[in-house]
Parts: sequence; C-alpha cells; structure tokens
Amino acid sequence: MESEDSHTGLTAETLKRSFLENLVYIRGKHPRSATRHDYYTALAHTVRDRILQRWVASAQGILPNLSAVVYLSAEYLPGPQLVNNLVNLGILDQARKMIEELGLDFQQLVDQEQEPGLGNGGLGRLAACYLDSMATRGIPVVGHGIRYEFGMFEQQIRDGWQVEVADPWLQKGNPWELSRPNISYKVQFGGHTEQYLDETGRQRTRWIPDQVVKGVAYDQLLMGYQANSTALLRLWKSEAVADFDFQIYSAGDYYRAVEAKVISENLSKVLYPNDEPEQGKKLRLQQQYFLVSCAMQNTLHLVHELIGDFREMPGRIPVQLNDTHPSLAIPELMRLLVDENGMEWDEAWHITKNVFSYTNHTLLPEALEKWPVDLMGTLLPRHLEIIYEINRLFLDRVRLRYPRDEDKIARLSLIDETGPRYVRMANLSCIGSHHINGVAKLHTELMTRDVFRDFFELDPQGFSNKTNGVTPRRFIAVDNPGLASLIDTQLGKGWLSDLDQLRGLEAVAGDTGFQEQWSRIKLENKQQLARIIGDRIGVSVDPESLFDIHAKRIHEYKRQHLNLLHIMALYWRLKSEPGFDPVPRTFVFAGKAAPGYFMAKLIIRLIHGVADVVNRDPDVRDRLKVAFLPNFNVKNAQSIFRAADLSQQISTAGKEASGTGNMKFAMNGALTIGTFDGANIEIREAVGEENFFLFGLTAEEVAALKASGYQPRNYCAANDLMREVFDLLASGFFSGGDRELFRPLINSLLDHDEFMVLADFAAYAECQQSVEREFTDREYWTRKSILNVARIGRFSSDRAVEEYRQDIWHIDSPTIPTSKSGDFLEGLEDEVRKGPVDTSF
Ligand code: NBG
Repeated sequence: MESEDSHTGLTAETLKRSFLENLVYIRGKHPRSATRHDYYTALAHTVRDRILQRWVASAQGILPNLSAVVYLSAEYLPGPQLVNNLVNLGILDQARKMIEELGLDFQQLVDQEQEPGLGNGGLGRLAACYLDSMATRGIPVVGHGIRYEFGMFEQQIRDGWQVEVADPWLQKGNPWELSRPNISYKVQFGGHTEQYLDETGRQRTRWIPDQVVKGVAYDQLLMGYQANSTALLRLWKSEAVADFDFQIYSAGDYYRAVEAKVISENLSKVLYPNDEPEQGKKLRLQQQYFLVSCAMQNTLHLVHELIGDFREMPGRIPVQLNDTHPSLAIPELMRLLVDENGMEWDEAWHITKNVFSYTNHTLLPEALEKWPVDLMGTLLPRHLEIIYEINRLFLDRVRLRYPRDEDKIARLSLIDETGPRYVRMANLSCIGSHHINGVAKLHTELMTRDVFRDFFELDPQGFSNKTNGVTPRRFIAVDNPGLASLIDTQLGKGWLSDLDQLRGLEAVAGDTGFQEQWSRIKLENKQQLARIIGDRIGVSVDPESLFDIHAKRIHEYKRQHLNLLHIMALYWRLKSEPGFDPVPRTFVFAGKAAPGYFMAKLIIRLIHGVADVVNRDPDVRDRLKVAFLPNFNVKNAQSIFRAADLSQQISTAGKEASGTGNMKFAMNGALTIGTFDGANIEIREAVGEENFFLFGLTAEEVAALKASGYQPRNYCAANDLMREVFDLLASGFFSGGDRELFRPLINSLLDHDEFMVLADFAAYAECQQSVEREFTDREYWTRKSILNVARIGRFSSDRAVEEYRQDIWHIDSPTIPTSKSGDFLEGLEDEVRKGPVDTSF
C-alpha cells in the first residue's frame, strides 16, 4: 500500500499518527499530562489539516477565473464542527475507531467542543446551512461576519426564571480558526466630510473621521459534504489601530491610552441577543458598519488583485444581504468606489445596484430596522450624505412615474419623516439591490402585498420567493445517526446530497419490518432524551409517551402560551373529569428569551410553574409530564429534534416568515401540529394534508378579525374549559398561591391578545385530540412519520442555494478540481519561487 501523508491520509492508522503528532507538536503534551480538551484539540487539528489541504487546493482552482458569492450576515450559528466535518469528510468511523483503539472515549472528546453561538436563532442558522450547501454544491462563497468574543448567552434557570450567563466561547482557544493578522482594514467613525478638487480638477469628497479601529480577519473553513470544496467563513475582530496612542502615552496619561484600545476592542465584543432587533443602540450600528466596511474593503481588494476591474463585479461577485443588518454595505460600496477609487457616481451606482440582493426575514413591524438620522450623521457622516443622494436620485425617478403622489413618495423614501427622522434600512436594501426575496411563499406574498407593496409595483420582476431549507448533513446525518444508517440501508448513500431521493422511502412506508426498525430508532432517541431530561432537570419521563416538543425562541407570536393553556386544560380535565384518560404525553419546551423581553421571560416562568404542579400531582397518574430543557443551541438541539413525535409550529398565521425548526423536526420523522403560516404551508403540501395536523385562523382571517374589533374576553367567556383554566391560573395555583405573578400575562391575553391565542385555542385543543387519536394507532402513526421524511426533500438547503444561484446570483457552478492526497506538497516548491498573486484570500 502506498504510504499516506499524515496531514491528508484518511485511514484509521494515518489518522492516529496525525492525532498523536498534533498532541505533541500542536499541544505540546505527553499523554500522561494531556486533558480531554488536549485530546479534543489534537483531534480537531487532525481534521483541520485535511480541510485546509482541500481548501488550499480548491481555492487555486477558483482564483484564476474568480467568481464567488459574498454572503453578508451579522449572525452565523454553525454549531459544533468536529463531527460535522468528520461526516462531510467521510471519516467518522475511522476517527472513532482510532480514538477507541487508544482507549479514549470518543463522545467525551466530542463533548469538549464549545459551539460558536454567533447568532440568535433561525436567521443565523440559515446562514450556516447555506454555507454548508454552497460548499457541498461547489458554489464558491465567502461568508463575512463578526467574531463576537461573547456569543449568545448561556441560559440557566433559577427558581423558574431565565438567567443569562456570559458565553466566553473562545476562552480555551478555537482550533477551527486561522488568524490572518495581515488581512486587516481600517474602519472609520465620526468626524466630518470636506470637499476638495483632485488632480484632474474634479470635485471630490473626503471623510475626516475622529475614530479609527482595525478589523482583523479570522478564517474558518466549512467543509462541503463529499465535495473536496469548502466555504470560507471570514469573521472580523476589532482591534485598536495601534496598541497605544503614543502621544498620550508620552504625555504621561497611560490610562487614557489604554482606554482607547479598550473602546476599539469593544466593537466585536458581544452579540446582541435579540432575535428581532432592538432599535437605536449605537454599538449595534457600529458593529454593523464595522462588519460591512471590512467585508467590502476585502472584497474590493480581491476584485482589484484578481479581476482588475470593478465593473466586472456584477455577475461575478454577487453580494447577498442576509436581512437588513448588513445593508450599510450599499453606501459603503458607493463610498469606496466614488471617494476612494475616483469612480463617477452613475457608474458606481450601476455596479452597486447589480451586485447586491437582499433577503427579508420578517414582517413584524417592530423588527424593521431603522436608525435615527442624527445617530447616523454623527457616526457615519459620509454615509448619511450618500444615503441622501441615493434617495434624491431615486425619488426623482419615482416622481416622474407617479407625479404628485406625495403619500407614495413618503412611503418609498429612505427617510422616515412621520415623526423624528429615521433612515429605513429595508428601503435602503430594496433601492440598492437588484433582487429581493422572501423566505416562504406566504411570506413573499404578504411582503409584496404589504410592507414592500410600493417597491413591488415599481419593479415586480425584482422580487421572488426562495423558501428556506436546512442541511440534512447536520440535521440528519450528524444529529440522528440511527435514522441516517437505516435510510442508507434502504436507499444507499446518495440521498444525503440529493434529498429528493428520500422519496424512495414511500415504497416501504407500509412495510411492517421497516416500520419496526423506524420505531425502534425513534424509541432509542426518545430514551436518550429522557435520560438527558432526567440528568439535567431531574424530571423522569416515559419514553413510550408521546413526545410533544416546542423548541424555538420564546416569543409571543410563536405562542408557547397557547401550548401551555392546552396543557393546563388537560391537567384540569384530569383533575375534574373522573373518566378522562388521555394518551400519556411528555411536553418538552426549549428556547431562549431576549434578556429584555419581560413577557417572554414570564412565559418561561409559567412553563416551570405548570411543570412543578403537573409533574408532582398524583392525580395526573403520569399521564402528563412537562419539561423545560435549558440553553437551546445547535448542540442541545441534536437530542431534541430526533426524539420528537410531534412538532409544535403554532405561530399566529402571517407572523412566522418561514420557520426552519419545522423542517428539522419533519426531517427526523416528527409529525407537525401547525398553523397555516410560513413554510408550514409548503411542508403540509409536500408531506400530504393527511400527514399534518393543521388548525387555526389563516392570515386573512387573523387580519379580518382584528379589523372587526377582536374581543379576546368573549372567547374566554364562551369556552368553559378556557374560563376554568384562566381562573385556576389567576388563583395562584401555578405560582405557589401568588396571584400577582402571572397577572401581566393574563391581562395581556384577556385585554389585547395581539397574537390571537384565545381565538385559536378551541381549534388547537380539538386538533390535539386528533393527534391523540392517531397516536394510539402506532402503525398508522409510524407510516405517517415515514411519509413525512420521504417527502421532505424539497426542504434541503441544497435546493434553496441552487435557486439563489440560478435566479439571483447568476453564477456558474464550477467544477472544482478534486484533490489527491499524498502528493499535495509536490509542485508547491515552484509556486513559492513564482511569488503570490493575491494576498486577500
Ligand atoms: C427569522 C424568521 C424565521 C425564519 C428565519 C430564517 C429573523 C429576523 N427572522 O421565521 O423569524 O425562518 O428568519 O429565514 O430572525
């Protein structure tokens, strides 16, 4: 056998050698003094070597003909990397084998990894799924983001309340990143602008800032599945330009000198933990600009060195805005082209408009970002000027088309002048992009009909729908290995990169033998979750019971409280109806609340209040259990998705843009109980109406009911069970006699009920009865579970990125040269002598 290079070889023997080498030469440890974390790090480096070799080889194939997607996102949730990379490299078994041969516990090493919690929820996870799919499909991509030193907070529960604990995820080092101190850019803030005549006599603008920080690149390579190609995730860290301000230092003010450094480093210090953004925070605006300035400077640098002509950018370097958070990239690109590179405005605008495209992720009015004009002017004076100029030229065109329609002009304007003046980031994103998309059919429909109606009228061709998708590598292969290997035996291996092949499972959906294997895997997954629930929160649950799971951010529109009302109703019936004998159920909740969102935190408190009562009351006879699993993140989600029988997707219709948890649950064989909202609608269409539990008002009905003067109290009065539940809750029954604790929630529901919880309660409870009936027939249920998976192929992020590629980015999928292992370093010697072509990649 040809001998393998220890950096690239894939056999268990070579991996072991590489692992031991890394223990000694990277960690500097002898096994006698090595900790689990040392072993984890040595293993991570072993895997990283193989990824880097693929990256270095494939990047060389792309560079000469450069064309790549630039993905801009303030958030990424890639999750733990080790197992995902082993799966994508196809060496999970070999790695496990060699670790076990050494007498180490593979899982213990895996558990050492701290996940990068660089996002809030669905939006950040979607970005990670898209990078995974682009890498897998060979679409070259650079994702730019912020290297937050503190990611999403860790959620702990004390006395039933959420407590936020800082997440110093980088404390023990991050073996997956490469610091690139030479890839760094200055980012300016504040000051003023001035006009001057350049050497050709043309009037130009220059920005004289009063603060400058430095952004430094940290690269992480995300491996595609069996593809030999990788996505580059480039995260920017802020630093002081010079370690000390020497002038101040020599004047003797040491502390002020250090202070400047601290302020600069604060920029990338912490992720804002709101899933729907909070307005007006100066640091957040600074973060957003910091990100896009680094990203756009780096992109132009690359274009300059490799393509040479900025006019080539459209069609070769598409830039995707993941929501409005990075929308300052639009004026920033204009500034770089016009001010820094002396391009004429019109030409620069033509490039800008044809480079950017924008994905909208929410219609919630409070989440549409806007920044006070004053704040923008103080922090980014030049950008505000550019925004005004973009707006002036745009509105001139609009006036030609709609003479004297001042209302329309006010709505389309980049500046909101209805009260104190704001810059509207969604309008900026629309005006500066050639294409805008929503993330599910209903969402796109509502978006073009409502929030963006005026923009849609101006350019209907510029809008389309791109229903979200999630990667089956993470959410089936990594998270549910049992199910993945059962599917492998049935269908072979191809389905993981061509998810429509899951259709092949339809043929065996009714097969008793297959159903048995299917249910056994589900049961094992439930047993594991039961153990975790027992270990982590001391609640014992029966793996045979129906696992009914609600896992996502806690938000009133997602209606965890609707689920709770139903649980309280079941509980009350168990107490008060002698013959009532429901199917045993375990209700599992997981999810974080934004730290400043009082009502969401009160809902968490109520989940615990209900759990305390229900789990202990002997009258319940173990028919109901309620468990809240703290700290929902990519890692903890693994044991949750795969163990669900029922997936709760019960947002008020019209509020959830898409949802992606709905897809992850269905991919793992859960049936969905859901409203006619977001991607639920398409999931139902795909899996079949009879395999989906639909209930509740439609988006139109919600709007109509609101318009007609919704009176939640009337719904309560008309429903005996609901009234009793509210009485019980108000009596302090779930709060140790405290009648005040849940008062704000009760009042909010009875007086306003913005999210129509009471209006949907009866339909929900009834639908849950059908769930129960169907669950008692296990064969029938299992068949439906198999059909859900068989028909979920459409919700792969591979399909989604392919749609973006064809309809929006218009770039070819290049074939990336496959790398050979072993002789990789051969030939590099000559290359060293030739010298570098580009240093920004
Ligand atoms: C979220 C939506 C979800 C959607 C994800 C990804 C924001 C602003 N939006 O419904 O609430 O699935 O984006 O598109 O986080």
